[in-house]
Amino acid sequence: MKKLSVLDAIFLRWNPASGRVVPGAHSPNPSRGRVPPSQSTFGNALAIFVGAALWLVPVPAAHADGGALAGHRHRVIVSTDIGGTDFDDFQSMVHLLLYADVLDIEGLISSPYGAGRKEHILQVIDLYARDYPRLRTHTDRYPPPDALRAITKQGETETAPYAGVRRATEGSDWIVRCARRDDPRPLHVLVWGGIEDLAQALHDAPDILPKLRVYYIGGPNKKWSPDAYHYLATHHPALWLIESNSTYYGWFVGGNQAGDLGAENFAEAHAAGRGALGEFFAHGISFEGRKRSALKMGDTPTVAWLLRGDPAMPFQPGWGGSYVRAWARPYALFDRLTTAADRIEHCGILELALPLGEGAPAQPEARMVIENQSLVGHADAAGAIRFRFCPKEAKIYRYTIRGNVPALEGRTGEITVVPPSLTNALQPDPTRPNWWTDDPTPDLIEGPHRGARTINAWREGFLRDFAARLERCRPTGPDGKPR
Ligand SMILES: [Ca+2]
Repeated sequence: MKKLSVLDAIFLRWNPASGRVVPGAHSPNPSRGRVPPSQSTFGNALAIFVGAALWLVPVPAAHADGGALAGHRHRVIVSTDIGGTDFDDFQSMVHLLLYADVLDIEGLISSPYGAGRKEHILQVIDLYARDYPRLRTHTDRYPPPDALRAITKQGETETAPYAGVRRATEGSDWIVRCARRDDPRPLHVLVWGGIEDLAQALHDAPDILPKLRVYYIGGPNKKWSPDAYHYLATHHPALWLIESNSTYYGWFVGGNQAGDLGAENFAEAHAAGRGALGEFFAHGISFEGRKRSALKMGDTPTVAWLLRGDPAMPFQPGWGGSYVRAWARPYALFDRLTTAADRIEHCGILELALPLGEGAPAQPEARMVIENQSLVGHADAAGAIRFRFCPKEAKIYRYTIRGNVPALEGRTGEITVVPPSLTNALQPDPTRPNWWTDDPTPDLIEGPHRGARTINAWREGFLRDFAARLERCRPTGPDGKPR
């Protein structure tokens, strides 16, 4: 078998066209094979160590194997905004529970943003309870419904303030408790919503950091949690974390969408009539007054990451996608209103520190109104009011300041959001040895979504497998055959 060089191992990635992991992929010119040392900052000791450790890794075959479906049991906590800003966490929860026999689920936490609460998780567990007898005929490793109810916790209900953390919650305490268990395995924390409870857990118990493996669906979640994210990024750079701002789109954009695998067809073809969970998936999910049956499941790549692939090696192929080492996390601070000439990277953190000026009240209050967000300003000790914003699209945003500060009232600004470049990926941040993010390589982009092809290439595989799971719930007749 071909062995990888140290440099190859540091920079390898998966090429869906060839179905192989290829070295040197961080180079803007793949034909050059690898990154010239002068163009990269990989010389930090840890990267070399990781590279050396990977030297013995053979180039894997053109399929994702390993994972929970191959018998590796992973410890899992899911933090979800189910019932909140999107309907698709209900779909993802159905999917998760149908794989509960191959995962050690230790916690289900209701997190911000929006109206989602613990009761929405319990609602899906109630459906699971109805299918549980049939699921048990397939394997006795499905956990009893009451065991799942017992590990369902209410997390934070509001987005974090400027500090990024506020108070311990049942959910954040549960993360700490699970992470401190005497179990040699890492604890995988899958963040489907606001990242507040994870930030709070690390704030309250930084000793748990080495135990955590976090897969964070960023994008819209990061948009709603800029302060909690910023706290994590600045206070815990050593955290092991996949920051998926665009790769996750591959679960529902692109790939094999033919026939029954199409987003609009899957539920009717493979979920309808498959017990309580399947029926709910096909016909029972309503959101904002509309029935939702089109397949989305944007948070499910976090679970798929554990099902097929090696979760310790996010640069290798797997159902959860492939990632590269993160570069310095994009952040831009301005002490003035910005204009369209000012730029920030997609899903970066924009911070405005606007001087209060003349005539400011003793209790200054202001909001930054930007599209569907009204971001609360934080008055600092230096006479400025601060806002953090995370843009989830690459375009020009416009905003207006509203509040009781005369110098700022009604003032407007703009900011131009640009996608990350390949140059970014040439410069992994040495202070973040275990922070991973979307691979900006052009042949992995689906539409505007960088890295999405590292997931959608597996669409047929992960959807056929999910369909077989749903089939487990189908009622049987007196003869024991499916009805
Ligand atoms: Ca979600």
